[in-house]
Amino acid sequence: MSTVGDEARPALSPGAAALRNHERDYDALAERLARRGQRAETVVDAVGRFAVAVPSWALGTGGTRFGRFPGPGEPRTLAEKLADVAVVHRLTGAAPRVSLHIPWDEPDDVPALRAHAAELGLGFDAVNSNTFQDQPGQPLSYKLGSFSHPDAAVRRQAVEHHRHVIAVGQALGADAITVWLADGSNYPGQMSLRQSFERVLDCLRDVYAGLPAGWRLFTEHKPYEPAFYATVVQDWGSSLLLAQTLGERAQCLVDLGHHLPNTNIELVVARLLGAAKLGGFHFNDSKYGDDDLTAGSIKPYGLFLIFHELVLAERERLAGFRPAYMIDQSHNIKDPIEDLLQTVDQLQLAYAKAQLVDHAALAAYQESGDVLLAERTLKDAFETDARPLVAEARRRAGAALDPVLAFRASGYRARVAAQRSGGGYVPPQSL
Ligand code: RM4
Ligand code: MN
Ligand code: MN
Repeated sequence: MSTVGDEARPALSPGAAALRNHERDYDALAERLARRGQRAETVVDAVGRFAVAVPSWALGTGGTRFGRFPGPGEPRTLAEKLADVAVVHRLTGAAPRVSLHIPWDEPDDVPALRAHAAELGLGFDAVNSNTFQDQPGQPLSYKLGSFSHPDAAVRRQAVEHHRHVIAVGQALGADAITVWLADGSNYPGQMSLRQSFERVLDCLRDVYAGLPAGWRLFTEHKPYEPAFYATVVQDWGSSLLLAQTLGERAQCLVDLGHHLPNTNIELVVARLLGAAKLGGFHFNDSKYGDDDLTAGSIKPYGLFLIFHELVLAERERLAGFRPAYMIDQSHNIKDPIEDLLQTVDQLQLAYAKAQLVDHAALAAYQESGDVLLAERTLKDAFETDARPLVAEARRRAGAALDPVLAFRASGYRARVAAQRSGGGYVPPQSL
């Protein structure tokens, strides 16, 4: 099988002029950082180690309940999705793993899929379950919930589904499962607020008890949608309660779109870090709710402040800090591959800027109560144009200086559009 990642290779060699400009920008920035007592090399190395998983459902055009506007060359099969992820990885050097969503991307032949992914240089990250929709042929309905359903038989079915997802993940070499439940109610009185939580906890206990060695379980909260009155796992407090009750291998997952407006997400992150319960992230951005827009597109400073907490945790080697990073976006009007490339770039950039914070100075200003200079220390890092550092990390990884432009120059989309024409792939609706 041709490695589609290779097809993007010619575009990876930037023109001599682009390379020269990059080198000049990098040298100028390195010199400027040196005057601040910082080493560009250290940041470049750190960015080189940054990686984020791509979910299998992200390669097709997303949509809302009002419609979907698919673009050319969407992948029709899991193999084609992996080929697209390989391109994202090839161009960014930072997307080496795929997160499967089951049953949207239930593999027919698990060992073959694992081998094929390995050929493309890809592995598998946390697997995602789905009890928020009924599937064809499924005996019992999730209309009134899954883990919190009043009928024990429905709850058993949902637990069985999670066992299956874990088994698939294990065979693929993954080592975590993310549980996002749509369980909740639309009207007061529809469900018992306390009992529904107890039921979710009981089912999670069953799933947790069957976790393979070395595996972690992530609970992902969300304030509303599809439930509009009360969601069972609606906030980080509920998620933390679940993770703390389940045990050490249960941690919380923070999806950036799953907070009510104006929530201080970096504070939520700090709290979870303090409790050794921050398991992972779903990156995206939003203006109103769970909008699933490109990370960093609306609130880049917020994203930077979140990464600042993560970098602090890394430096302090906080107990239990091994976050699983995934992109969770809906590519409704951008080419999905281009949107993913832009996203990875934005994450690398936020991470690089967070590396530029002068931690010693910040701590000193905090201690002496110098509010203005403490804030300015963060702003200094955020306002530094760190793009040459990120480009340099990619160049050293054999990836592209500018992934989106390299992708366009590669002609990949037109080529797969020709190969994949006539495909009947219908990706999931709104994420
Ligand atoms: C949810 C949540 C989950 C994702 C689904 C599709 O809002 O973000 O992580 O798997 O959407
Ligand atoms: Mn999510
Ligand atoms: Mn979501």
